[in-house]
Amino acid sequence: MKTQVVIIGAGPAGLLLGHLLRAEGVDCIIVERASADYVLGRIRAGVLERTTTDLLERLGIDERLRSEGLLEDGFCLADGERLIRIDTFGLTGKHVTVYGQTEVTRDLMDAAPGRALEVIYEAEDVAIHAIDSDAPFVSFSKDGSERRIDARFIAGCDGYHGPSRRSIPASAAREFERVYPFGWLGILADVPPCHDELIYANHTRGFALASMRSMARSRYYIDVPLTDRVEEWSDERLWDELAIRLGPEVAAHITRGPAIEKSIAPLRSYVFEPMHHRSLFLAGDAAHIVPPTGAKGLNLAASDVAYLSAALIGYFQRGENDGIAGYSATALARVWKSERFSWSLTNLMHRFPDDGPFERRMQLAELDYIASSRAAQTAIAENYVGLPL
Ligand code: RFL
Ligand code: PHB
Repeated sequence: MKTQVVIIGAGPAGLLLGHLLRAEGVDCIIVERASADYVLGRIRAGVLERTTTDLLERLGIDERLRSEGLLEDGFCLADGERLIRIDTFGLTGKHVTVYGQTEVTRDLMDAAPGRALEVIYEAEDVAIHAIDSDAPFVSFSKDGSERRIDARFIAGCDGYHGPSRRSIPASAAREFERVYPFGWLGILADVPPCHDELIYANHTRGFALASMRSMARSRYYIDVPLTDRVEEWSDERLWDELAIRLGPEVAAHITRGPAIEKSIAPLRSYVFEPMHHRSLFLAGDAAHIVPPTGAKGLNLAASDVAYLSAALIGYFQRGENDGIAGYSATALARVWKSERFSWSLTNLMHRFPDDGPFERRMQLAELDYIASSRAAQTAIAENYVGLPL
């Protein structure tokens, strides 16, 4: 088989890139290791920036997003005593939309056949070859037979554990990493949310986040030591802890219910530079990870592929090389700003094992400053709704 771009991975980055390329007549094929059901079973992001929803709108894959997505005017920070509201719409004129990653992925998957976007699921032993040449190819096996796809470029959209990044020689790359000493224990339950906006709380007992998927489905998180196992957290124990950390005012509105999903995710900040090597491009979690505080991961995947699709379309339609040459630097400039925001919000809202009373007072002083300063709130709001592309 031959195409112009082979995309590895059918997560949000890969599917969105595939649609953006097909919309402009660029040929591409997506090769995904997992089954479609497995990809849809991963419960992850819930908050979409305007930049992300604008891309879906541009593609005309936003019907369900418009009818089911919840437009959020703001969110709250809590310091154990009070709620500090960040009026994101009032401060920036932009909303974020609560709409699950699962739903975005489903919409992109469902739209693929009608737009001649081919996705090969359950591809085994996916391997990347000849990225140093102008004729790279991808090999894999499917239903027991060996397959090969030749292309001009390969787009590695295969997440943090995929093979793309590792095929770039270490001598050509640099990694930056911070691993946090806790994970997020998340619970998804079919109960109404406790508040109409998200609440990020820093309590003396630790972090908590009240989020949602719809007016009938809630998503909550607390931070836990990395040594904790999900089995140690019965639903009841988790609801009790959430009620304490979110504070009595919020707790009064929590509706408890059985978990339909419960899992612990580690927190990491990670950037791989560059995001382009010869005939291979990286996008999304394949190139960078942010801790989930601030909800930037999926949105960064979307901004990466907005830049990458424009560069590839320029190359194939107009013979331009500038977009391709500039992709890594352009994408990384935005990536680092989101890394900074996610890292600083993580530092502000979590207790670290080495923190003493001084560090606690620093956090409380910063939260108090944010509560009283429109400038501080604007800086947070601008980052939360998404920096311009
Ligand atoms: P994905 O979603 O990991 O998709 C990569 C795809 O590549 C496939 N793959 C392979 N395919 C072929 N061959 C191989 N060898 C392959 N190896 C892997 C995988 O099966 C998969 O289908 O990466 P992508 O597309 O870059 O998307 C990134 C987002 O998924 C991620 O950044 C977000 O989920 C992060 N995130 C959040 N982001 C937000 O913007 N807002 C949020 O509210 C938010 N909350 C979260 C999050 C991530 C979380 N966890 C669990 C990490 C909350 C959590 C708890
Ligand atoms: C979620 O709803 O899953 C969610 C919301 C906000 C975050 C992270 C996750 O910062």
